[in-house]
Amino acid sequence: MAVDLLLGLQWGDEGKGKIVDVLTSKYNIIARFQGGPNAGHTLKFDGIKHVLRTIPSGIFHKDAMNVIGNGVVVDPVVFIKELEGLDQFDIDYKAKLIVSRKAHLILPTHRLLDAASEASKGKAKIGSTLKGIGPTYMDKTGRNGIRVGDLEMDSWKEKYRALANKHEAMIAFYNVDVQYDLEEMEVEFFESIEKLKELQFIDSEAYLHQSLREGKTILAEGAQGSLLDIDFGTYPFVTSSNTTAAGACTGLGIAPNQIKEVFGIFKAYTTRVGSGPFPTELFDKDGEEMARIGQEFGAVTGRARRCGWLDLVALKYTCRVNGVTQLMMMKSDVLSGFDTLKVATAYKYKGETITHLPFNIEPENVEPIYTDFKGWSEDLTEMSEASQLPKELNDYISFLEEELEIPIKIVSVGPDRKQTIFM
Ligand code: 2SA
Ligand code: MG
Repeated sequence: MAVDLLLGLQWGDEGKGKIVDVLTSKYNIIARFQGGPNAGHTLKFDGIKHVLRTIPSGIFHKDAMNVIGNGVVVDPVVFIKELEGLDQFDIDYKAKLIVSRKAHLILPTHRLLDAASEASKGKAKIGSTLKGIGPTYMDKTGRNGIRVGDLEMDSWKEKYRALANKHEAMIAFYNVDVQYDLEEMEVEFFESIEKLKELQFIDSEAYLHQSLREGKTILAEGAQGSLLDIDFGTYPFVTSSNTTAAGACTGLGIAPNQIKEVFGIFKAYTTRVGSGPFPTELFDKDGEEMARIGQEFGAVTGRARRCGWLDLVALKYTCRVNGVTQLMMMKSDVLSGFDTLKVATAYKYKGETITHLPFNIEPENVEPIYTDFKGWSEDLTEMSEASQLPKELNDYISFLEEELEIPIKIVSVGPDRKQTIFM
C-alpha cells in the first residue's frame, strides 16, 4: 500500500529504464510523472533492445498497469509512433496503458518554438532535445495549454487554432531561420490525435488513490535526472519539469506521506548531454575511454555524452533533495581497466574548500578536489553475485555508502536484465 519512487540522481541517462524493468514485476502499477518524449528509457532483455519515450517501462510486464500522469507532456505524434513500435511485441496496450486527462499536449508549434528559441540563443543555447518540452510547460504554467481531457470536447480545436496562431507569431518574432510547413505537420498531428482518443483517458489521481486503498503497489518512474530539475538543477541548463521526488507528488497527485522507498540511480561515473556546467568533466583519454566503453550516446538524439568522474558533492545534494533511501550504481563494468579512479569529494570555490553544491558551478568558480581510488582490471560483465566483485570495487562502494549514508543495493554490470547484482 505504498508508492516507491525511482529517480536519476545526475543529468539523466543513469540507466533508469533498466532498473524499472528489473523492479516492475514487484509492482501493480508503473506511473510516469514528468517529462515527455525528451526521455529515452532503454530496456534490454531476451536479445531485444527497446527505447521507450512516453510509455512507462512496465509495458513489457504481463500484469502491470501503466499510467501516464498529469505531470507528463504528451506529443501525440511521437506517442502513437511509440505505440506502433510495440506491435511487434503483441502487447495489449489499450488495456494496460492509461493517460491522465490532466496531462498537457505538445503541439507541432511547441516543437517549432523550441527550435526557434534555441536558434535565437546561439552559443548560449540549452542544448534541448527539440521535442517542444520547454514551450509546452511554459503554456502549462502560463495557463494556455491544451490537455488530454480537452480532446473529449469538440471545442478544443478552436482553442488549438488560437494557440497555434499565437505560436506562429512568436516564431516570427524570434526572427531566426526555422523552416516549416505547419499544414503538413497538422495532418500527422490530427491523425495521431484520433488514434490517441482510442486509449483510455482517466482521472489518474482518483485511479491511483483507489488503487492504494485496494492495497496495490505503485512505482513512480522519473525521467531525466535531478541535476536537470527546473528548481534544483543547473539552471538555466535544465529541463522544464521537477525531476526530483516532489515532482512525483505534483505529477501524480499522490501525497508525500504515501511515498516509501526512494530509489536513487547513478552511474559509477558522470555523463551529461546538452550544454551547461559539469565540474568533473574530462577532456582527456580517460573521458574518451568512458565514452567508448560505456557507449555514451543519447537514446533520443544520438548526441555524444560528455563524460567525467563521479561527483560526490553533486550526488550528496541530489540524495538530500530527493530523500533517497536506496542507491543503485549503474555501469560499474565501464570502469574496469582504469588504473586510478577519481571521485570529487569537495570543491575549491572562491578560494575556499566547500562540500555543498553552490549557486554557481561554472568552471571559472569551481574546481573539484578529488580522492583517488585504485582501479580493478577484472571484467565484471559475467559476474552475478556480490561475492565475485573485486576488492577495489568493494572499496569504492563502501566509500560511497559511508559518505552518502545510504546503502547501495544494486550494482549493475551490463545493460541486460541479467547483469544485475543485488548487494
Ligand atoms: P529539454 O528537451 O527541454 O528537456 O532539454 C533541456 C535539457 O535537458 C537535457 N535533457 C536530457 N539529458 C539527458 N537525458 C535526457 N533524457 C533521456 C533520459 C535521454 C536519452 O531520460 O535518460 O536517453 O536520450 C534528457 N532530456 C532532456 C537536454 O540535453 C538539455 O540539456
Ligand atoms: Mg536515457
